[in-house]
Amino acid sequence: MAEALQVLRMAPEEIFQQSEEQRARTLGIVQYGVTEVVADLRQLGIPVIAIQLRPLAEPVGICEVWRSQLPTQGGRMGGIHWRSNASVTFMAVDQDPMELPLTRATEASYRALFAVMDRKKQHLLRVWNYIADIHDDGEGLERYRQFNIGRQQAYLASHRSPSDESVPAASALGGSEAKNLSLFALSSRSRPIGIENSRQISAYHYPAEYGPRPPTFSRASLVDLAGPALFISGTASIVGHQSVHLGDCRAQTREALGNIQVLLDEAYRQHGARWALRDLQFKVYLRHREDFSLVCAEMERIIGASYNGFFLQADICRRELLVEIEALALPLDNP
Ligand code: 3EB
Repeated sequence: MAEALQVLRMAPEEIFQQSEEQRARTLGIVQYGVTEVVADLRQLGIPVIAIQLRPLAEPVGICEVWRSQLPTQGGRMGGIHWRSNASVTFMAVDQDPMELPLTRATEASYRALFAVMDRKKQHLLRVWNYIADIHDDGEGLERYRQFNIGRQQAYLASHRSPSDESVPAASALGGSEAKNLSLFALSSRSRPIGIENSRQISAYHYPAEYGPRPPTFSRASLVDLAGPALFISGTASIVGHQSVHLGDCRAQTREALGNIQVLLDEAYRQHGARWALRDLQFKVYLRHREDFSLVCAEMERIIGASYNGFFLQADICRRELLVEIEALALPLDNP
């Protein structure tokens, strides 16, 4: 079966060593730990985006390559560089909305994504949001909270519901990013189904103590990509709507993996799509790089040796959270 999507990690040099044919099937590239994507990558005509968060086990500049076994085609529209195959579209926001206040930059970026998707009659599946100085106040409101206002406004302005199972999976992290907001996303031809975690209040129903507008994301998004695929949002040590295990990174790791396990159980119970933790590709965000070996060890203890994990240093959108874990489950060969 031709896979609609694969995610590989490689150094930029390895990308240039790939065959023409492999490059032609690349949907998008994310380069980590750099302010600007290396110039040669820009010349490939593939959407590329730099995320400044520092990789903890890989060299600075490591790339995440979103590849397909299907033919691709791409273009630019309204500040979005996109590339599609028959099932999905990778979209990277090209312009830096630095000059705009974060609320407006966020709304503009989401509306630009919606415009591309609407043209293609696709559905928003997964969004990665990286916000500079996420905890800073601007005009009396924390920037993460400003971001949430802008995101919800984009949904309302385009007559989309911001508070039901149609919203995408997401991650929202901060750092000393050079850009105000860096954003990339996937949309899909088939309609994704949001999956919620029975141990947590849906983020789109969070009470006002977390900000004037709640975050717009599902805990996970299940989609048909020639077989079921599950995009698990950034998952933290939250029960109900409260952060738990304050100051204890090991316990937060365990709780976050427990929450991911609940999502896997739900995907199986509701839709018969079955994965184990060891089948997932994890991306792990740590507030403090000193916690790296502790979190690695705890994940290995729970998941088993040789799990697939990529670690980055980032600010997590609640100050008390020390770790956040996102994951991707692709169709298995023998369901
Ligand atoms: C949480 O569960 C932790 O605002 O898009 C995780 C994933 C978090 C996505 C977002 C926020 C977002 O509330 C924070």
